[in-house]
Amino acid sequence: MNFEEQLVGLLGKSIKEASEAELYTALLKAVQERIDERQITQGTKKLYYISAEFLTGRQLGRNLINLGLYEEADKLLSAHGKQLSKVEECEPEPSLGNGGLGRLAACFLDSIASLNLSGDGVGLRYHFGLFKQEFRDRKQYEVPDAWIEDLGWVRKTDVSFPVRFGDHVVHSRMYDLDVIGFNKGHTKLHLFDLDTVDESIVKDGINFDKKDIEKNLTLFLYPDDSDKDGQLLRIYQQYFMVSNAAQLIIKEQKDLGHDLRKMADYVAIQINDTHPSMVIPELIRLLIHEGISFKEAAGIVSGVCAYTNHTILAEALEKWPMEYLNEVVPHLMPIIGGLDYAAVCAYHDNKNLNIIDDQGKVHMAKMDMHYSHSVNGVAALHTEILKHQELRPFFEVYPEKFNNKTNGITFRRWILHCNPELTAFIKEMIGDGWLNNPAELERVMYFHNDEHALNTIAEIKHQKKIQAAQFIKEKEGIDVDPNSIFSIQVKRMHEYKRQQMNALYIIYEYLRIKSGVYPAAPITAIFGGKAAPAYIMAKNVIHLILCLQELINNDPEVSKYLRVVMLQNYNIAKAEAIIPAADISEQISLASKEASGTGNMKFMLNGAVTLGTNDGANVEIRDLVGMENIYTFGRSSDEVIHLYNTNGYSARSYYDHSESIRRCVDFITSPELLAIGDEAMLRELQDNLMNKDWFMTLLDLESYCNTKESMIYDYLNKGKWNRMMLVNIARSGFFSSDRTIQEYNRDIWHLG
Ligand code: 26V
Repeated sequence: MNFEEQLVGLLGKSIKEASEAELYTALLKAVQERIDERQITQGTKKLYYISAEFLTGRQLGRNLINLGLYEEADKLLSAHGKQLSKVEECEPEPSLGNGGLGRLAACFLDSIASLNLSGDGVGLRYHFGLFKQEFRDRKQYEVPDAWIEDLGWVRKTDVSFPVRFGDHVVHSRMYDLDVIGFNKGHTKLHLFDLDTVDESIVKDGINFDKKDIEKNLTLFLYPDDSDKDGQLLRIYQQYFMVSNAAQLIIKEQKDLGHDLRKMADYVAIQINDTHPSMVIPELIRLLIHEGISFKEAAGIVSGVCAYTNHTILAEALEKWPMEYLNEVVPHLMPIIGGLDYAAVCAYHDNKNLNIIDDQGKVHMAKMDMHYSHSVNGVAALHTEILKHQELRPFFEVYPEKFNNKTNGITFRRWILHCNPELTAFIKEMIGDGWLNNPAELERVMYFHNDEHALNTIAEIKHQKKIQAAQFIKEKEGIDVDPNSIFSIQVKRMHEYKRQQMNALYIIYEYLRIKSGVYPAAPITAIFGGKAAPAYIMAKNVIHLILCLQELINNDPEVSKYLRVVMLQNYNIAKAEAIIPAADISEQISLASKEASGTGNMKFMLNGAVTLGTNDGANVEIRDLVGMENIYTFGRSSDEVIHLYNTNGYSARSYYDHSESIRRCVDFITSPELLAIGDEAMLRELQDNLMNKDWFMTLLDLESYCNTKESMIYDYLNKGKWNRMMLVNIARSGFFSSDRTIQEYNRDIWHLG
């Protein structure tokens, strides 16, 4: 049956008569019928990618592209006066992730399927995801983000496992999301849940009774852990996730008739950050139940498990008090104790290596490093910092385990879907080999002196800016000028990412405009990102940005040259709408703190020029495009690490010694801003910047402002700028997640 017949059959009416919602449902069903026809990828060895987050984004467009049906569906709908992109907007987006870590997991699943590798994801089906961000009174509020629909992409199965918590047992329910590869491949994302979870217990924003585990277990990703009950709930969630994963793996291995003692020949597990670390003791426990000795089981599990570190920030390196683990998973404690004992016996002279510290806390990352065969960082610089700074004691005893896997992004979503115009032009230039072999993008370099190619790329960028401006008008009600420079910083709100530095730049520019000095070209500063509900300083930064948005956009003198937009509830769909429109990609983290970044890669692929510190994967972008096609500034990671080690940074002295810094910081509590904003929040932010500034904003502020100034000036040189765009696109092939996954497979998984 052809696609049109299938669709009309499912609709029960003509395409012309159908509403967008009806078309969405019919397309979903049609695609699911096609998915069900595609065989699951089989291999001798299977990967299980366990992650607390999977930020999958909408599925309709992705699946149509990967099934090779997107253009057909698009044409079919247009022929009847409908727009596929509007139909796609009917799909709710699951917020099953927080940021880069979760989006990376989703890109990896797309690449695993597309490379026809056998590998499933395992995670949790959070009913309300992270939370939905709303702005009121220029402040962030959190509300539940209900995304689950009766008829959706995530389908209920009858698979269930018993999971023991202390002295009672719950029974899980597995849901599956099909992951269809590009042209070939079909794997699954398994999301576990409990039938007893009760959404109605959520009251007053995102608050709920944290003790009622059977009703609350999978309500939210990262529930508030500021008290003991919240921390216990996180442990309940993590154990529930890994116990289901471990039981699924053992069941599948038994069904295949494999010898569990040879598990490393048939199974690879990737532990995505420390949230799934308890899979190590849980698998050992289950193998002991199968009659295998503790020692042998520990050896088997080490051969199977590999650990990825995604951050050096202490706050994210999880340590759980033993008494909490005793309460939730007492049956795991003898195993964890045994693992610690074995590690202590082997390395008794180095307390740094102990899994359980003197305060009785269990260090999840340390357990991972002792009992995995691979430990990887996510960009070259990050891996070097892990080896020589953060995880040095472990690198000294296990040098062979450490390896780098620079992150990547799936080109299917981050260019084919979000930028069909640029995709079509690249095909016109170099054919379509790069879709399966991203290294071929390099061929775009042949056109670096071709006037027509350079002008066309510039014209496409302008089109994407017009589209983004319409999107911003529709979603946020703000007018922006597509002829201005779009500088975009979209990512989680965190002090180390330094959105506050960008806000100080906006103040710097505002004050200059007010004094009659105008920027070489008008600028639109676009932000988007959520702050963790308990992260006061991040919320203060959002408040400052929203106050600046109000002040500047309503000032006719200033808004000719400068505008500010903070997107509400930044998510994958907003990323897809906004990233192709960027001129300047803001990647301004304090050097050493951003493990990799993946937004930086998405911007580059879409022809934005990076304004960044020498941090994370920015360093690799710089090496690929060359210094003449990127704008870097600020202190190096070595200098920053030295400043931390020697306590050598004083924000106050930067404030005292530079008049221009002082003026910007002082403006946070100027009469103009106090008339708009909340005085306590603005003062707290200002005080923090002057007296603490843990992530050294003032250290790099002047070099940031100067570099950005020269970038804006260069933007006027169209020949130069267009060539920079082209070089960035041409050199971004390395950042395909297909390349990353091939490296994981070659060095760690060996899926064959
Ligand atoms: C850890 C924790 C621990 C406490 C509870 C809340 C919470 C939430 C998230 C995390 C993990 C943070 C690690 C993370 O997201 N890292 C990001 O990983 C990206 C993919 O590798 C990378 O590009 C980013 O640079 C890195 O910040």
